[in-house]
Amino acid sequence: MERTLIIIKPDAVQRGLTGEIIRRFEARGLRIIGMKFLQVSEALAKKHYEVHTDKPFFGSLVEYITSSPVVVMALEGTGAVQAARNTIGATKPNEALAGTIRGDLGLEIGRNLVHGSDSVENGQIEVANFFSDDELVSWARNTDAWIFE
Ligand code: IDP
Ligand code: MG
Repeated sequence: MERTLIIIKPDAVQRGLTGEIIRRFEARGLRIIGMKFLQVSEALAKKHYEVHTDKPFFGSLVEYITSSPVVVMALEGTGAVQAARNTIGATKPNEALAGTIRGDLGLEIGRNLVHGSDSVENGQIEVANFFSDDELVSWARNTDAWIFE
């Protein structure tokens, strides 16, 4: 089963959109296996966004993700990484399709509400960056047979 890391970013938490965003992933059929509310440290932010270190927006990105608390979720499901990316929408909210989180709820790239892992490998790595093994719950959801064929 694929895993993906979702971060409900500071702007979404501040705007009271946490529940709305969780609802969309739950309704999609993705199974929550970990979830917590935390303040991201500068060190964790730099590790999480390591691939962007040399980008001109790196400083403002670290500032953004550490500016206020976030909610992180580890989600599991068949094709979970791509499914979550599709539900999130394009990086620039003003280019994201209506029906996606960014397309429905955001306007600007530096306030784009949510993070989702971009590959199966990064899903594993990012979940491990934010959750210890004992914070992840392996469970059988009663609806699984109606979502996973
Ligand atoms: P993603 O979140 O859709 O995977 P990435 O290209 O991985 O997009 O970029 C990570 C995050 O960095 C974006 O979600 C956005 O918050 C921020 N970001 C990306 N490009 C820019 C930019 O050109 N200006 C400001 N922020 C950016
Ligand atoms: Mg990315």
